[in-house]
Amino acid sequence: MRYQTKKSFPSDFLWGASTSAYQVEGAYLEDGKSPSIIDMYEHPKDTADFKIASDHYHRYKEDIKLFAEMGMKAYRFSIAWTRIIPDGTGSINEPGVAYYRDMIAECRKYGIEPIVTMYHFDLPYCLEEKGGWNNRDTIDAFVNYAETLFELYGKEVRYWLTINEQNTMILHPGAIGLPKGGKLPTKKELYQQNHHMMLAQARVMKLFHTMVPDGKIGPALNLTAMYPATCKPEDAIAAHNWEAIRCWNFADVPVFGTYHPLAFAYMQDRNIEPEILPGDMDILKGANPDFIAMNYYSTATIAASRNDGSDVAARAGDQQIMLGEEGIYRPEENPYVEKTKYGWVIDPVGFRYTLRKVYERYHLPILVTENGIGAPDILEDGKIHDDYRIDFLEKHLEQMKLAITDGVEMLGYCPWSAIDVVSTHQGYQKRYGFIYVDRDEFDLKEMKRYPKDSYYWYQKVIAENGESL
Ligand code: BGP
Repeated sequence: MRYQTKKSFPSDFLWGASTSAYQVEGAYLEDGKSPSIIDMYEHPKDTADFKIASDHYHRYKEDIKLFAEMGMKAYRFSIAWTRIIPDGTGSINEPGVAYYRDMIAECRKYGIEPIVTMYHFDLPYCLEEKGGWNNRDTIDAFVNYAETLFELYGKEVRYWLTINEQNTMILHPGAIGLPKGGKLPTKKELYQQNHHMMLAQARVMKLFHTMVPDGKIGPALNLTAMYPATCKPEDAIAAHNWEAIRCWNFADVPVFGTYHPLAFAYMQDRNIEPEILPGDMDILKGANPDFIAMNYYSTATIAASRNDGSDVAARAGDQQIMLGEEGIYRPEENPYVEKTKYGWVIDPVGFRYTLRKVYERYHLPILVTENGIGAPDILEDGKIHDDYRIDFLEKHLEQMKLAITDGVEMLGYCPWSAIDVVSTHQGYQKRYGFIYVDRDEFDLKEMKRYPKDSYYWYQKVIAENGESL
């Protein structure tokens, strides 16, 4: 739809940027922190690990000052469970508590709204050893951790995200690394884990609304609209299959308290549906998220399954993410979109399309918690000319403005990432930040910070509240 007038961004729009604890903090065993699954899983050997990362743990004041100078109105970061309750369930680790208390205060000092992710891929390893999310006790552990966070920070933090990309963890478990021995859970186990996460999340949201009545909480999912490869009806059915299984099944449960009917039929047919105990469905009802947080990178194009053993393929540049499923869907190339150096589809119009679909389905405001382009940025004479990032973000923001004009209620935009962080598979070869961290995969150098060209561009966008987009 073409409009004569585009709507403006709301005056209190949360212009921000994101990071996650294990990718930015470093200090992976410092001040009482215990290892998380991310610290213990196997990752590619030729890229940086997460032990030191961007050393945000020691340099957060310098970093937040730079964020403030860029004009950021919100900073989305995650709290590491392993810093707050190192043994997963027991006593509270004061230095970890103090770290986040100080970081939140530092944000507030500059008028930056902290947006906290409670769990970003980093389950305490000690809980994993007891069965992790296969074990129903992990539900209580997560609720206890959440209650601790709300008590500690509920007065200072208004925006909370429960679990980052639950759908990625369940559908592409290899994406966050391989457990020792390389054995991934079966689909049946994964959907059981998913059910336990859903129960934990619902309990946490209900608890939140009683403990932090003025705050807002939502799930943070990786959402993306699907295109049928052609107008062949079977392609449309396949695209619908995958959209339901990949996206809506994960957002329907927190919002409606029920699994998506098509996705549930799929699980039952393949005998991978979770065991649902009496009372579970009551727990799932009435969680009432206040918004949907959404990570958006690209769209997918889908054709009917051939069901001849050829439907499954690795995502471009990423052997750990497999796409396609026999009898369900197969991934197809989209000739109308470009791709990043790492084979990820670049689709700003697909962003608008996804926002429209999400809003139409859930009628909840949307907070974009990730969006961005990974690239091997080059530092030259203290400058980083990342015009490709400016181009990427600008086009996505233009489409978001159109989505707002379409009637989609938007809370904010927090692209990935505020500062360079370790990419889960490509270390520091693949960067996303507005601020460059001068380190290599293995040579840490001084880790000096350099604002990139995109930093100054975003500064301007924020200052004018996106008016000239
Ligand atoms: C999302 C994760 C982020 C981040 C991002 C980029 O799925 O929530 O933590 O890693 O993807 O991914 P990558 O670093 O693999 O390019």
